[in-house]
Amino acid sequence: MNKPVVSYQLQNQLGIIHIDNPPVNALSHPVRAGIMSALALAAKDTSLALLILCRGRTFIAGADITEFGKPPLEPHLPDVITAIESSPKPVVAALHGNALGGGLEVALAAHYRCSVATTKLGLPEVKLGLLPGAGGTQRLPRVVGVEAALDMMTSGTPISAHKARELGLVDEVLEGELESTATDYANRLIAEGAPVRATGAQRADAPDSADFYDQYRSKISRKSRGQIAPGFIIELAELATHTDIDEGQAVERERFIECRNSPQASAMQYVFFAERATGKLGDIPKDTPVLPVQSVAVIGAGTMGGGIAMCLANAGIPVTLVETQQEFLDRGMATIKKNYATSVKRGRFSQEQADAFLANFSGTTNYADIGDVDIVIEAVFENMDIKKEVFAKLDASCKPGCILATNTSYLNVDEIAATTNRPQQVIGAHFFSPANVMKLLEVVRTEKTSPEVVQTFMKLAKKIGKIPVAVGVCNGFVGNRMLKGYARQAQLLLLEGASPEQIDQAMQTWGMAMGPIAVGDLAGLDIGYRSRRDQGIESRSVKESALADTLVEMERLGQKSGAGYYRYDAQTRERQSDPEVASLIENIAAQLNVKRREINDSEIVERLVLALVNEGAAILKEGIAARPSDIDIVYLNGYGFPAWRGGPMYYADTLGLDIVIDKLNALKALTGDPCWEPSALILEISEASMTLGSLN
Ligand code: 3H9
Repeated sequence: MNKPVVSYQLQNQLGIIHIDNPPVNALSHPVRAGIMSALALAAKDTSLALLILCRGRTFIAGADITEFGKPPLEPHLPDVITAIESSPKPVVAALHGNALGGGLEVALAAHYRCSVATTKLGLPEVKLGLLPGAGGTQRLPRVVGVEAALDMMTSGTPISAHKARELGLVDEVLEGELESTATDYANRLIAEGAPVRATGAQRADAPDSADFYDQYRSKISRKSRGQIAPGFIIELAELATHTDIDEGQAVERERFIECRNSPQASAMQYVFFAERATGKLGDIPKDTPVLPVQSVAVIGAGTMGGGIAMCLANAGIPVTLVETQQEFLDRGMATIKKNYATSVKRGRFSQEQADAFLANFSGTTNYADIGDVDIVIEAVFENMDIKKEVFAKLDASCKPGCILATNTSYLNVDEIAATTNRPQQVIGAHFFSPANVMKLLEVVRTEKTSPEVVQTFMKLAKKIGKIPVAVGVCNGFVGNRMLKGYARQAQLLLLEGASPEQIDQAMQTWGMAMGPIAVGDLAGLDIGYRSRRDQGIESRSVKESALADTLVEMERLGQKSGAGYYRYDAQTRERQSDPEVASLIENIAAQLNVKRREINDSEIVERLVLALVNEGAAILKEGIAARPSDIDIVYLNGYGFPAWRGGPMYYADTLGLDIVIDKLNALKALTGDPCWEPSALILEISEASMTLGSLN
């Protein structure tokens, strides 16, 4: 017989409800039913208080996401929550691991909450296109106040147990082993005669300032542009200040169902599972050995190398920075120290944590000193000759089992691997800048990289907090290869009649974190300029880069030089339109015989997004990405694609592949550009009446 996921036992005067539903104690139907049965047993026995405890690595991490979209089964979670709060005997929730979503809502319904210090508490539903739908929007403001509750619910970011204690969300932070300390705490409450304390019985305090909600709304509409759940969350938190809990929960339920049935929620839940799928590589058996990683060296202490080294050090891995000269090493270390000091100032880390991270660093200018490390990540200048030189030195100095990784955004990793005597140990690692902040990591497998090396690197990536996506070798891998076509359309649209402002605004309104022109200015126009020259492309010889070449030659490199496509205020960095650029575009269009016309926003969005879709499909067909959802994860985490649209491949399915094909053909007819030839994969899948998602 299966072990019950919820069990109940009376220990002296304390009734203990144990939940044991691995991996994360999600509130699946048997758990909800089990809690109800336990409450019914407790109502009839001699217990004086109840304690909810979870087994395994975490408290309840939320509703069971895999149940969304299936026919709902009673008891519904809000009913379970109401039953907990209505218990005539005090209920204590003991938190460890993650108390998230429905899990925190269970805890909020309990009358007392205790927690071990490492617990994370949060309502992350917004990240799934949802809002807390089991009383969270009504109880959290009642416990921590409207503003703190809104910050938690609209960001979805969990808080620490200590912060929760400060806010009154946790009554007691436990020191020691969970079960015994939580039992002691609950027995102490019994001894003190602690009463039932139903959060829902009071109202939340209204904020002091009259325009609080307007201000909060405008802040959130900027941050979570296009999403429906955050607006509802604000409405519901306000309701908690002036309605009874039942009335508030009834409205919450309506809004929750509206979100749950929305395309946004489907997209964001797809993203949740897509993110977890990237680590599962179909051609690499699960039991492939993972090589031990005790120490890592990073070659190059510049911005990229420093950022990568910080990720490693933060994960407790000793890291040796290697530079050509002591002066560069000192400069790199000084920047790293400054970054940690800023993080401490902003409250991201404590001083003790920062000190512990810094203790993981060492530095050298001598390759002989890294002979024993398990992995080397090279992060030198993006130039094939320089990288080959470094790899030759690494191959000679590092122990035979050492994995050699190259941080590159475009270069052919097969070619780099071929210069060594250990091509099976060579792998690409495309980190995104700033490397200590951006979560995406393209892990580039060469023809020869061994399964153990891939597995080991994917595992290391997770350990250092990255979302690793395995990709194959091609120019620009997945992300930058797709970006090329996207950025090219933006340039052509400029020449054809759209302004930088119109393009950026259209894409932002559609949901991109930033428009492509502003991104160019942020990244620096000189990078593309140098790369084109490296590839032997003459300045201004290509239509789609004529404008960018001209700007660089005018020393307009983007934000860093105060001007690019836009002008930037020296103090505030605020961007302003520049009439000089507008006339420059007109001149270049005239020189290149590009006919200018009025372009509407929907054409801008269509051309940019379909360029991503078509190239993404080509990438899939070539096997550079293993599955469509991997491409989506790259675009969401590296390029500011809106999560609520699921990613370019998912979006193509929501449009319908037949419509995608019609639109591509129409663009081909309009522009005569062969780039609009529908990708073979899209044609095949559409012909078979399937979706790209069916390849996941
Ligand atoms: C909600 O609660 C709505 C309510 O307000 C109202 C309802 C009426 N359900 O992430 P991991 C799986 S919405 C089902 O790799 P970690 C996950 O897919 C929910 N499955 O581990 C994976 O499966 P596999 C609000 C879930 O240690 C395995 O567990 N809650 C759920 O890196 C391990 O997960 C959230 O949004 C779930 N809720 O991180 C929290 N959660 O091994 C979502 C996980 O087959 N969860 N799985 O790939 C998380 O954020 C992380 O999983 C957590 C652990 C931080 C808990």
